[in-house]
Amino acid sequence: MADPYQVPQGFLAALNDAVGPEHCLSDPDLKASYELDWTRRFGGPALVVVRPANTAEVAKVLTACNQFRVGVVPQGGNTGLVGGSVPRNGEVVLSLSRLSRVLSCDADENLLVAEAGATLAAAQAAAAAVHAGLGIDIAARDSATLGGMVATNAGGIHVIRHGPMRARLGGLEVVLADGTVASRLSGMVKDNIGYDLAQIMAGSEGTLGVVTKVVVHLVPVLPFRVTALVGLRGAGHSSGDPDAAVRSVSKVAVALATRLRRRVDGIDALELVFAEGMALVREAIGLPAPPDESADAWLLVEASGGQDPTDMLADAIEDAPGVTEVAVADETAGRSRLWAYRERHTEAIATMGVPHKLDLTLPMTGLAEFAGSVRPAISAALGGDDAQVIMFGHVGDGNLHVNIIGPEPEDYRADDAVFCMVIERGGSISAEHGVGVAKRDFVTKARSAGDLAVMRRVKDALDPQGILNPGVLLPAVG
Ligand code: 2HG
Ligand code: ZN
Repeated sequence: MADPYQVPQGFLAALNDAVGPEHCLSDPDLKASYELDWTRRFGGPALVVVRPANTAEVAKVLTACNQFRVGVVPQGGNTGLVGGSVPRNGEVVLSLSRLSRVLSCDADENLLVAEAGATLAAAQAAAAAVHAGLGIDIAARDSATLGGMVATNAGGIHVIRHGPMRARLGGLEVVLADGTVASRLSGMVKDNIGYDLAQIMAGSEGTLGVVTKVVVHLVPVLPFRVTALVGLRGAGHSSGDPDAAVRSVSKVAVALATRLRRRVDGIDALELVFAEGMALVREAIGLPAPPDESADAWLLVEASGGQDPTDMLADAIEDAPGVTEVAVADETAGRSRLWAYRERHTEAIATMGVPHKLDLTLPMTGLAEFAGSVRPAISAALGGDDAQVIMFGHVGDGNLHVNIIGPEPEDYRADDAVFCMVIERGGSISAEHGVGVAKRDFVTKARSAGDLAVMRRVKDALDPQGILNPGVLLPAVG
């Protein structure tokens, strides 16, 4: 790799030729917003930010980077949380922001085709216009782009019904490191000729190619939808031990989530927030009291169907252990009010400082024990240094978001302790945000040697010079 600060002669001219000088940004003020990630924990200087207008220009940029051996970091909406789409050491940032069109949305074919820089919200609006949905949703919908969601295999609030981004993918177009354009855009569900281009790219975090177009399968929009916010208390409620309270209420929440999935048709979302997060979000955003203001946790459940699921949901919740109070809404404004308690956690946490965001999956049977053990483990790792821990997540699929505020950005003591706990319990250290640079050094502990060898050989085959998103996802060799 060329020295990041020694710009090879002719390189900038090649980029200028590729995208036009007005889309080749080297002014520090213009580059700044591309150089720091959403959390403010990760980032570094970019040599230059290029903003190609189409696939052909992306190919020219990559051809130049490959020829001059300069690292390149693809960037969509810059909503990533693991440092995977910001520069680290003088790379080129390749912004997909100008490839933002939804190209088609066809309810008969059940497919949406968009450029990679189209936002999720734009794609959702195009689907809604033909009375369909995408089956995927995340709180960062207004900025997150489809290409970035493919690259990270984003998850979100509807994974329990429709799967993560890779399950929604009908195909894609991608530019490889040497500028080769590969595409499979037909979107046919049955199309088995060899390796699956889209699935190789999904979750590859910009290390194998730059996604330029995305095909998404549509889902029907069902006429009835209901959301409930359920206050929960566990056996440890009045024990005075906050970790025991978290452990016992998590047990209640997991049992309720499992019961609802068994007894109610059409569950779309099962989300969990705890008392500290609820207090923070109410204070930071100014939200009114939820049902059972002094609950230990709240389960947010949403269901939709061709028949009204409200009665089925009410029957299943009514006599469930640990349930205290319930609020229900079936119209848009009321449902949004209930969702705000859950969805606004991320921005509320950002008001406290620069968070360490750990995005984890636990087996359902071990989730409650883990939840109750996480805070003491963090305190022990930090040897008494102050930290606040806010936990919430997608309990329906075992995905917890552990946010730690206190340690300096580069202090990994708490992160490492929690990752070890997750691995010991058979969970995953990367559920839906990707590995980025945040967890890269843990990949060797989380994947077998054989599995890692496959990843490295695929990487070497597709990007032999290692120019694509260097330092992300794959652990350093040696
Ligand atoms: C969510 O579920 C996102 O809202 C962000 O995955 C999680 O802020 C986080 O830790
Ligand atoms: Zn999430």
